[in-house]
Amino acid sequence: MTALRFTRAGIALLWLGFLTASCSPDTNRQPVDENSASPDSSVEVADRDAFRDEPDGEPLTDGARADWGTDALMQTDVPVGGELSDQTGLVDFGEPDLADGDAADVDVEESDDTDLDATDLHATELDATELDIGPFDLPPDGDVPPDIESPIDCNLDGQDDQCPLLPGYVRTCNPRQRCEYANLDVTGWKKWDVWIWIPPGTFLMGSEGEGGPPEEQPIHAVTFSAGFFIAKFEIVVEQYEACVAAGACFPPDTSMWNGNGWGTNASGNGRADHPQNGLSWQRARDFCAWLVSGGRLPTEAEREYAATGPVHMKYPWGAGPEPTCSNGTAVFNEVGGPGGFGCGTGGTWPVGSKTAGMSWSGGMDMSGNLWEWCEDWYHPGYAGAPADGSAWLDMAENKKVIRGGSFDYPPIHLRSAGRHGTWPEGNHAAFGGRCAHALQ
Ligand SMILES: [Ca+2]
Ligand SMILES: [Ca+2]
Repeated sequence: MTALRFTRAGIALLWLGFLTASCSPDTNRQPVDENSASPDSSVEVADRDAFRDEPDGEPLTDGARADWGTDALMQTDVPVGGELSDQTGLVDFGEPDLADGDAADVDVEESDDTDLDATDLHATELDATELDIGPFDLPPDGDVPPDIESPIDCNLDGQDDQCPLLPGYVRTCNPRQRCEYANLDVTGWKKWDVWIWIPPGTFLMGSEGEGGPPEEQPIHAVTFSAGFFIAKFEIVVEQYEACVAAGACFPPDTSMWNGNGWGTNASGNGRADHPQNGLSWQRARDFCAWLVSGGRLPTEAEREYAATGPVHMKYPWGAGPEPTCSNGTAVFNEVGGPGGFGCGTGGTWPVGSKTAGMSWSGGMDMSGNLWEWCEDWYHPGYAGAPADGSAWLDMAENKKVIRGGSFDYPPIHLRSAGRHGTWPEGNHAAFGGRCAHALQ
């Protein structure tokens, strides 16, 4: 446990350090040289131009920033299922009629301030460094055999959550009341090997009335008849380097766009705990296959469901607050231009830094830090999309789906329903991934 406590203390110190950094936007600002890594092949130029349909780090020109004040959300239009009960104590869903008698009702009644604002979430975020919760809630050491077979009731409804056992992992409840699985071996890269069980369910995929493009429509129901596991973290540098060392992954490559000098994250430049950037679709896919039996990229539907849950939320952390660099929600570009990259640090942050941005499922950095590849080919709209949560595998354009926005992009891309498509061979400083796998 000594090592684990040291890790937590170290992370708390890191977190305080980043709070300081977030107040100093000039820290580590990278030189501005948009053309310093100009691609030299016509294919790369074509892709780069296709992806960058707005200037680096600049707000979109369609008035997206002006839409921030709009609070036209979907909650009143979607059914409220039992799943809602375990969320309402954490975020404001704006939903007036919760199911009677569930744990969430109690939480709501006990609080005079269920409509959390940025200040509240920031305070929660700070508390997380002091409590034994959060993304760094690692399993007990080997001295005490973990209790892995007893019923587990993370959502406090008196019923077993029916979260499956995963051999080699300890099952715990995460701060979003989901079953979470940490590798029993927490040495080296395996300390990042943490999964979340996403139970079967239905949600309405897509958005309207929140400033998103028509590519997020039509809103359509997606039903997962089986649950799945999704990684708590983006693919971490320390993990990816282990895969390269094992000969199962190609080295990352940011030659197409180097992030205005940010470059490739590596343990050699002090970024072992950052997300691995420079991942093409195939590189991310290869990594997931190496990481775990049956490992793969999530489908686009799985990725959105893991972010938002059965009731649509504008952001993975809830209907609000709107993301800012000071409220701990996401690593993105708040001010525009390369000086705003990574909330002023120039690039990525260590995974899980923005604890107030934790998703419905407990996933970290599901908005911001790096874009994350999905299995699906990109389609500029949902007409004809699969309704069972599977990947959309007929190719409409030579683009794969990426999700969640990144350190260099404005807040419009941080929305749960936000989507983008780009050439799968992108060797890009803002492209990473997150893995998933089915129950076997
Ligand atoms: Ca339960
Ligand atoms: Ca991300």
